[in-house]
Amino acid sequence: LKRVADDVRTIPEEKVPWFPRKIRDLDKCNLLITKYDPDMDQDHPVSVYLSNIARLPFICVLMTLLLLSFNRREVYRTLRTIYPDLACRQFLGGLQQLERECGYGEDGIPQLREVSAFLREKTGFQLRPVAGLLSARDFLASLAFRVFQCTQYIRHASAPMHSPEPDCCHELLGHIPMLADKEFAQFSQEIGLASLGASDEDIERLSTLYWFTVEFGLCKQNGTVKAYGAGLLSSYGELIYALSNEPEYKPFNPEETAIQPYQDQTFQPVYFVSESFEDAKIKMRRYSSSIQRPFSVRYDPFTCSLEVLDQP
Ligand code: NLE
Ligand code: FE2
Repeated sequence: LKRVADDVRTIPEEKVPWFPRKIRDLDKCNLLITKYDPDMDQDHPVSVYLSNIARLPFICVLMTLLLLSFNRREVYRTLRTIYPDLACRQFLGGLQQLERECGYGEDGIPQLREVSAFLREKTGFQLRPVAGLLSARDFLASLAFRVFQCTQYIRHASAPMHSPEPDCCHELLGHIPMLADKEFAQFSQEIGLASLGASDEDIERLSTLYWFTVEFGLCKQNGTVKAYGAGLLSSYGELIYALSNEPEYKPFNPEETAIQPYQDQTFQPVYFVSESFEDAKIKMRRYSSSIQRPFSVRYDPFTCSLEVLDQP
Protein backbone atom coordinates (compact mmCIF):
# COMPACT_ATOMS: atom_id res chain seq x y z
CA LEU A 1 0.00 0.00 0.00
CA LYS A 2 2.67 2.52 -0.75
CA ARG A 3 1.27 3.50 -4.11
CA VAL A 4 0.87 7.16 -3.47
CA ALA A 5 2.40 9.36 -6.12
CA ASP A 6 -0.17 8.93 -8.85
CA ASP A 7 -3.32 8.70 -6.86
CA VAL A 8 -4.37 12.22 -6.05
CA ARG A 9 -7.78 13.22 -7.24
CA THR A 10 -7.74 16.91 -6.60
CA ILE A 11 -10.59 19.14 -7.63
CA PRO A 12 -8.73 22.02 -9.32
CA GLU A 13 -10.37 24.96 -7.50
CA GLU A 14 -10.04 23.39 -4.09
CA LYS A 15 -6.97 23.12 -1.95
CA VAL A 16 -8.21 20.04 -0.14
CA PRO A 17 -8.21 16.79 -2.13
CA TRP A 18 -11.65 15.26 -2.61
CA PHE A 19 -12.72 12.76 0.00
CA PRO A 20 -15.84 10.66 0.60
CA ARG A 21 -18.41 12.03 3.05
CA LYS A 22 -21.04 9.32 2.88
CA ILE A 23 -20.53 5.61 2.79
CA ARG A 24 -22.05 5.62 -0.68
CA ASP A 25 -19.20 7.84 -1.88
CA LEU A 26 -16.89 4.86 -1.46
CA ASP A 27 -18.09 3.79 -4.90
CA LYS A 28 -15.72 6.46 -6.14
CA CYS A 29 -12.82 5.21 -4.02
CA ASN A 30 -11.84 2.56 -6.49
CA LEU A 31 -8.61 3.74 -8.02
CA LEU A 32 -6.59 0.64 -8.80
CA ILE A 33 -2.84 0.68 -8.99
CA THR A 34 -1.26 -1.48 -11.62
CA LYS A 35 2.22 -2.34 -10.56
CA TYR A 36 3.01 -4.88 -13.21
CA ASP A 37 2.23 -4.63 -16.86
CA PRO A 38 0.58 -7.93 -17.71
CA ASP A 39 1.89 -7.64 -21.27
CA MET A 40 5.44 -7.30 -20.08
CA ASP A 41 5.48 -9.78 -17.28
CA GLN A 42 3.34 -12.74 -18.17
CA ASP A 43 4.64 -14.98 -15.42
CA HIS A 44 4.21 -12.63 -12.53
CA PRO A 45 1.55 -13.83 -10.11
CA VAL A 46 -0.36 -10.60 -10.63
CA SER A 47 -0.68 -11.30 -14.32
CA VAL A 48 -1.95 -14.74 -13.55
CA TYR A 49 -4.41 -13.37 -11.01
CA LEU A 50 -5.68 -10.65 -13.23
CA SER A 51 -6.00 -12.77 -16.28
CA ASN A 52 -8.25 -15.34 -14.73
CA ILE A 53 -8.73 -15.65 -11.00
CA ALA A 54 -9.83 -12.12 -10.22
CA ARG A 55 -12.79 -12.57 -12.51
CA LEU A 56 -14.30 -15.30 -10.42
CA PRO A 57 -17.06 -14.33 -8.01
CA PHE A 58 -16.05 -13.86 -4.43
CA ILE A 59 -15.88 -17.48 -3.45
CA CYS A 60 -13.60 -16.82 -0.60
CA VAL A 61 -11.80 -20.07 -0.46
CA LEU A 62 -9.68 -19.95 2.61
CA MET A 63 -6.17 -20.92 1.70
CA THR A 64 -6.99 -22.22 -1.70
CA LEU A 65 -3.33 -22.43 -2.36
CA LEU A 66 -3.86 -25.91 -3.59
CA LEU A 67 -4.98 -24.38 -6.87
CA LEU A 68 -2.32 -26.24 -8.73
CA SER A 69 -0.13 -28.19 -6.41
CA PHE A 70 -0.47 -27.07 -2.87
CA ASN A 71 -2.50 -28.53 -0.10
CA ARG A 72 -4.70 -25.94 1.54
CA ARG A 73 -5.18 -28.04 4.62
CA GLU A 74 -1.49 -28.24 5.05
CA VAL A 75 -1.15 -24.46 4.95
CA TYR A 76 -3.96 -23.82 7.38
CA ARG A 77 -2.60 -26.45 9.71
CA THR A 78 0.97 -25.15 9.46
CA LEU A 79 -0.02 -21.57 10.24
CA ARG A 80 -2.50 -22.70 12.88
CA THR A 81 0.18 -24.57 14.84
CA ILE A 82 2.43 -21.52 15.14
CA TYR A 83 -0.30 -18.99 15.93
CA PRO A 84 -0.61 -19.83 19.63
CA ASP A 85 3.05 -18.95 20.19
CA LEU A 86 3.48 -16.08 17.79
CA ALA A 87 0.15 -14.30 17.34
CA CYS A 88 -1.24 -11.71 19.74
CA ARG A 89 -4.14 -12.52 22.03
CA GLN A 90 -6.66 -10.46 20.07
CA PHE A 91 -5.89 -12.38 16.90
CA LEU A 92 -6.28 -15.76 18.59
CA GLY A 93 -9.60 -14.73 20.06
CA GLY A 94 -10.91 -13.58 16.69
CA LEU A 95 -9.71 -16.67 14.88
CA GLN A 96 -11.38 -18.98 17.38
CA GLN A 97 -14.68 -17.23 16.86
CA LEU A 98 -14.29 -17.40 13.09
CA GLU A 99 -13.60 -21.11 13.35
CA ARG A 100 -16.76 -21.56 15.37
CA GLU A 101 -19.02 -19.24 13.45
CA CYS A 102 -17.73 -18.73 9.91
CA GLY A 103 -16.36 -22.03 8.74
CA TYR A 104 -12.69 -21.17 9.17
CA GLY A 105 -10.63 -24.34 9.29
CA GLU A 106 -8.73 -26.84 7.27
CA ASP A 107 -11.81 -27.70 5.28
CA GLY A 108 -13.61 -24.42 5.62
CA ILE A 109 -14.77 -22.22 2.79
CA PRO A 110 -15.72 -18.87 4.32
CA GLN A 111 -18.01 -16.65 2.29
CA LEU A 112 -17.63 -12.91 2.02
CA ARG A 113 -21.21 -12.23 3.07
CA GLU A 114 -20.94 -14.41 6.14
CA VAL A 115 -17.61 -13.03 7.25
CA SER A 116 -18.82 -9.48 6.66
CA ALA A 117 -21.96 -10.12 8.74
CA PHE A 118 -19.79 -11.58 11.48
CA LEU A 119 -17.55 -8.51 11.57
CA ARG A 120 -20.50 -6.12 11.59
CA GLU A 121 -21.77 -7.75 14.72
CA LYS A 122 -18.39 -7.61 16.40
CA THR A 123 -17.07 -4.19 15.49
CA GLY A 124 -19.26 -2.66 12.80
CA PHE A 125 -16.65 -3.33 10.12
CA GLN A 126 -17.91 -4.57 6.77
CA LEU A 127 -16.15 -6.05 3.79
CA ARG A 128 -16.26 -4.86 0.25
CA PRO A 129 -14.72 -6.77 -2.64
CA VAL A 130 -12.10 -5.01 -4.72
CA ALA A 131 -10.56 -6.15 -7.99
CA GLY A 132 -6.93 -5.41 -7.18
CA LEU A 133 -4.56 -3.10 -5.35
CA LEU A 134 -6.15 0.16 -4.39
CA SER A 135 -4.41 3.48 -4.11
CA ALA A 136 -3.42 4.32 -0.56
CA ARG A 137 -5.76 7.30 -0.49
CA ASP A 138 -8.82 5.30 -1.48
CA PHE A 139 -7.98 2.34 0.72
CA LEU A 140 -7.42 4.48 3.82
CA ALA A 141 -10.58 6.52 3.14
CA SER A 142 -12.71 3.39 3.31
CA LEU A 143 -11.35 2.59 6.77
CA ALA A 144 -12.84 5.86 7.99
CA PHE A 145 -16.27 4.27 7.39
CA ARG A 146 -15.28 0.92 8.86
CA VAL A 147 -15.25 -0.57 5.41
CA PHE A 148 -12.46 -2.96 4.56
CA GLN A 149 -11.76 -3.45 0.87
CA CYS A 150 -10.81 -7.08 0.26
CA THR A 151 -9.00 -8.56 -2.68
CA GLN A 152 -10.60 -11.69 -4.09
CA TYR A 153 -7.89 -13.39 -6.07
CA ILE A 154 -5.63 -16.08 -4.71
CA ARG A 155 -1.89 -16.08 -4.45
CA HIS A 156 0.24 -17.95 -6.86
CA ALA A 157 0.46 -21.61 -5.98
CA SER A 158 4.21 -21.61 -6.35
CA ALA A 159 4.68 -19.34 -3.31
CA PRO A 160 2.14 -20.30 -0.65
CA MET A 161 4.26 -19.20 2.32
CA HIS A 162 4.70 -15.62 1.23
CA SER A 163 2.92 -13.49 -1.30
CA PRO A 164 4.20 -10.01 -2.15
CA GLU A 165 0.66 -8.75 -2.85
CA PRO A 166 -2.42 -9.02 -0.71
CA ASP A 167 -4.75 -11.86 -1.72
CA CYS A 168 -7.86 -13.41 -0.16
CA CYS A 169 -5.76 -15.63 2.12
CA HIS A 170 -4.07 -12.53 3.45
CA GLU A 171 -7.38 -10.75 4.01
CA LEU A 172 -9.12 -13.71 5.60
CA LEU A 173 -6.33 -14.98 7.77
CA GLY A 174 -4.38 -11.79 8.40
CA HIS A 175 -6.92 -8.99 8.62
CA ILE A 176 -10.32 -10.40 9.51
CA PRO A 177 -9.48 -11.88 12.93
CA MET A 178 -7.90 -8.57 13.96
CA LEU A 179 -10.83 -6.51 12.69
CA ALA A 180 -13.08 -8.48 15.05
CA ASP A 181 -11.33 -6.78 17.97
CA LYS A 182 -12.97 -3.54 19.15
CA GLU A 183 -9.81 -1.69 20.01
CA PHE A 184 -8.08 -2.66 16.80
CA ALA A 185 -11.14 -1.70 14.76
CA GLN A 186 -11.03 1.72 16.38
CA PHE A 187 -7.31 2.03 15.66
CA SER A 188 -7.92 1.20 11.99
CA GLN A 189 -10.79 3.65 11.63
CA GLU A 190 -8.75 6.44 13.19
CA ILE A 191 -6.00 6.04 10.58
CA GLY A 192 -8.72 6.28 7.96
CA LEU A 193 -10.25 9.43 9.47
CA ALA A 194 -6.82 11.07 9.63
CA SER A 195 -6.29 10.42 5.93
CA LEU A 196 -9.38 12.23 4.63
CA GLY A 197 -8.46 15.25 2.56
CA ALA A 198 -4.83 14.98 3.69
CA SER A 199 -1.96 16.12 1.48
CA ASP A 200 -0.06 13.60 -0.63
CA GLU A 201 2.84 13.78 1.81
CA ASP A 202 0.59 13.03 4.75
CA ILE A 203 -1.03 10.15 2.86
CA GLU A 204 2.44 8.74 2.25
CA ARG A 205 3.31 8.98 5.94
CA LEU A 206 -0.02 7.51 7.05
CA SER A 207 0.27 4.60 4.66
CA THR A 208 3.78 3.95 5.95
CA LEU A 209 2.38 3.93 9.48
CA TYR A 210 -0.38 1.60 8.35
CA TRP A 211 2.27 -0.63 6.82
CA PHE A 212 4.33 -0.93 9.99
CA THR A 213 1.32 -1.38 12.29
CA VAL A 214 -1.75 -2.95 10.67
CA GLU A 215 0.37 -4.93 8.18
CA PHE A 216 3.63 -5.67 9.97
CA GLY A 217 3.17 -4.58 13.56
CA LEU A 218 4.53 -6.35 16.61
CA CYS A 219 3.49 -5.68 20.19
CA LYS A 220 4.47 -6.80 23.64
CA GLN A 221 2.11 -9.01 25.61
CA ASN A 222 3.05 -10.40 29.00
CA GLY A 223 6.68 -9.54 28.34
CA THR A 224 6.83 -11.38 25.01
CA VAL A 225 6.78 -9.93 21.51
CA LYS A 226 3.76 -11.06 19.45
CA ALA A 227 2.56 -10.36 15.94
CA TYR A 228 -0.57 -8.37 15.21
CA GLY A 229 0.23 -7.29 11.63
CA ALA A 230 -1.82 -9.00 8.93
CA GLY A 231 1.10 -9.32 6.52
CA LEU A 232 2.85 -11.43 9.12
CA LEU A 233 -0.16 -13.44 10.21
CA SER A 234 -0.88 -14.61 6.67
CA SER A 235 2.67 -15.60 5.81
CA TYR A 236 4.17 -18.63 7.49
CA GLY A 237 7.62 -17.65 6.23
CA GLU A 238 7.58 -14.07 7.43
CA LEU A 239 5.82 -14.79 10.72
CA ILE A 240 8.61 -17.15 11.75
CA TYR A 241 11.25 -14.74 10.46
CA ALA A 242 9.78 -11.66 12.17
CA LEU A 243 9.83 -13.34 15.55
CA SER A 244 13.31 -14.79 15.19
CA ASN A 245 16.54 -12.97 16.10
CA GLU A 246 17.24 -11.98 12.55
CA PRO A 247 15.34 -8.76 11.85
CA GLU A 248 15.95 -5.43 13.51
CA TYR A 249 13.36 -4.20 16.04
CA LYS A 250 12.66 -0.56 16.75
CA PRO A 251 10.21 0.87 19.28
CA PHE A 252 7.01 2.12 17.64
CA ASN A 253 7.15 5.87 17.48
CA PRO A 254 4.91 7.42 14.82
CA GLU A 255 7.22 10.34 13.95
CA GLU A 256 10.04 7.95 13.19
CA THR A 257 7.99 5.06 11.85
CA ALA A 258 6.16 7.31 9.38
CA ILE A 259 9.37 8.05 7.48
CA GLN A 260 10.94 4.60 7.53
CA PRO A 261 11.47 3.48 3.93
CA TYR A 262 9.96 0.11 3.07
CA GLN A 263 9.54 -2.29 0.20
CA ASP A 264 6.78 -4.78 -0.49
CA GLN A 265 8.55 -7.54 -2.38
CA THR A 266 10.15 -9.57 0.37
CA PHE A 267 10.42 -9.82 4.17
CA GLN A 268 10.81 -6.53 6.02
CA PRO A 269 14.30 -5.81 7.38
CA VAL A 270 12.87 -3.85 10.32
CA TYR A 271 9.75 -4.15 12.48
CA PHE A 272 8.30 -1.70 14.97
CA VAL A 273 7.31 -2.99 18.38
CA SER A 274 4.72 -1.21 20.50
CA GLU A 275 4.43 -1.60 24.25
CA SER A 276 0.78 -2.61 23.88
CA PHE A 277 -2.20 -1.96 21.66
CA GLU A 278 -3.31 0.81 23.94
CA ASP A 279 0.10 2.43 23.62
CA ALA A 280 0.05 2.24 19.82
CA LYS A 281 -3.43 3.75 19.76
CA ILE A 282 -2.53 6.66 22.00
CA LYS A 283 0.66 7.46 20.08
CA MET A 284 -1.11 7.19 16.77
CA ARG A 285 -3.88 9.50 17.94
CA ARG A 286 -1.35 12.07 19.05
CA TYR A 287 0.37 11.83 15.68
CA SER A 288 -2.89 12.15 13.74
CA SER A 289 -3.91 15.24 15.63
CA SER A 290 -0.64 16.89 14.60
CA ILE A 291 -1.54 16.56 10.90
CA GLN A 292 -2.49 19.98 9.53
CA ARG A 293 -5.90 20.16 7.89
CA PRO A 294 -8.07 23.23 7.50
CA PHE A 295 -11.08 21.33 8.87
CA SER A 296 -11.88 18.49 11.20
CA VAL A 297 -14.06 15.44 10.71
CA ARG A 298 -16.40 13.53 12.97
CA TYR A 299 -17.90 10.20 12.04
CA ASP A 300 -21.60 9.72 12.66
CA PRO A 301 -22.24 6.00 13.09
CA PHE A 302 -26.02 6.39 12.78
CA THR A 303 -25.86 7.77 9.26
CA CYS A 304 -22.47 6.30 8.33
CA SER A 305 -21.40 9.72 7.19
CA LEU A 306 -18.96 12.43 8.17
CA GLU A 307 -19.59 15.74 9.72
CA VAL A 308 -17.02 18.15 8.40
CA LEU A 309 -16.38 21.05 10.73
CA ASP A 310 -14.73 24.42 10.03
CA GLN A 311 -14.86 23.93 6.30
CA PRO A 312 -12.65 26.22 4.27
N1 NLE B 1 3.17 -11.27 2.73
C1 NLE B 1 1.77 -11.42 3.00
C2 NLE B 1 1.32 -12.86 2.74
O1 NLE B 1 2.10 -13.66 2.26
O2 NLE B 1 0.20 -13.19 3.04
C3 NLE B 1 0.94 -10.46 2.19
C4 NLE B 1 1.30 -9.02 2.47
C5 NLE B 1 0.38 -8.02 1.82
C6 NLE B 1 0.75 -6.61 2.17
FE1 FE2 C 1 -3.23 -6.11 4.02
